[in-house]
Amino acid sequence: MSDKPYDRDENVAVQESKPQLKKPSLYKVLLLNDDYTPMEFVVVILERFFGKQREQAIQIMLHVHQKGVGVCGVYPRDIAESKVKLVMDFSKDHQHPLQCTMEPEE
Ligand code: TYC
Repeated sequence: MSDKPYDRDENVAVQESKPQLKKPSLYKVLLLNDDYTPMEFVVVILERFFGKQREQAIQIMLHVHQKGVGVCGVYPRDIAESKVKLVMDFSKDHQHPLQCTMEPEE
């Protein structure tokens, strides 16, 4: 061996690092329709927790009202989970039966 250390790669095992950064899987956060939650309350939720402008919040609320379900946003899993919890807690605090859930994006 050479007397200079490290100038040759014999006897050196190199562990290739695995590609580390997998894209996080994304989840749709969904609102479900019901007969009791006031429309204005749903609009406020979309503005406050999903950053929607009033016009778009009204559109999404009306979509849910007419179709039964609608997407509020798409997020990595931990963010989606915390949005669902925020909406459910806020709705319960105001005695509304609004349901919010999440599902993996296709
Ligand atoms: N259907 C409700 C009403 O007529 C309004 C509503 C919209 C409730 C969307 C829930 O996710 C919802 N007051």
